[in-house]
Amino acid sequence: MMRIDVISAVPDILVSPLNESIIKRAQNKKLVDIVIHDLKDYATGKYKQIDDKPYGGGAGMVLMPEPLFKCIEKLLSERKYDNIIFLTPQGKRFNQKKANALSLNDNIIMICGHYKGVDQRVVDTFATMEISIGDYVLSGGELASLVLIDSIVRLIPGVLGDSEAALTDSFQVSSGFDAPQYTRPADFKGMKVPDILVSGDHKKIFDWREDEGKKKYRKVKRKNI
Ligand code: 6GU
Repeated sequence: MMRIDVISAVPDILVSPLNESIIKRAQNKKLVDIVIHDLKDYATGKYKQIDDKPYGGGAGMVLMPEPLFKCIEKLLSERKYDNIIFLTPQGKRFNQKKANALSLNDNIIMICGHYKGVDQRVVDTFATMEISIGDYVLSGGELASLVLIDSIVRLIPGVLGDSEAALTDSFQVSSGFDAPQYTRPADFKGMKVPDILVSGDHKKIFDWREDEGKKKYRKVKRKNI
C-alpha cells in the first residue's frame, strides 16, 4: 500500500478534504495510507515553539529546523521514502507527468511550508524535490499538498472504477481535454443534447468526442497565451 506522510503546522486544514469522496474511498480500500503530522507534536521547550523570526530581519516567521528534523528523522527511521517533497511557490511546476511518476512511489513525505517559509537547512538536508502548483502565492503548502495527493491517489490502480477510468482523463489523452458531457434530460429549457450522442453510433460518438476535446483544448490554449 502506498503511504503519504504530510507534515504541517496547521494540520486541521488537511483533515476534511482527505476524508471525502475518492480519497476517502481509497483509504478505506487500503490502497493508500495518508498520515498527517502536526508539527507542534515535535516542538521542544517550554513554549512548544515551531517558528521564529528570520535571521537578518524581514517580515513573517520561519519554521524552525528542530521540529521538522525530529519529525522527518522519525519517519526515516521507520521506512524508506522514495521522495521528500517540499511544497513551495519557488518549486518546479506540478503537472500530470509528475503526478503519474509519483503515483508509482511507495512512500512519500510532503512538507508544507507556512508563514514566510522553512529553515533552508531542512530543505537542503531532506528535500528530493521542490514543487509549486502554479504562479500565485498561497498562505501555506497545505492546499498544494492536497492538490498533489488528489492527483496522485486517483492514479493508484483500483482507486477509480471502470466508469471513472483515469486513462480517459484530459491530459492523459494525447492532445486534449474531455469532450463536453451531457445527461438527462435530452431537452433542457430548449437546449438540446447533440444528436450524435443519442444516435447510438459508437464509432461516430468516439470520433466526435475526440474532435470536441481537441477543439476545446485549442480554444483554451489560445486564451491562456
Ligand atoms: Cl506549493 N506553496 C505555497 N505557499 N504557495 C504556492 C504553492 C505552494 N504553489 C503555488 N503557490
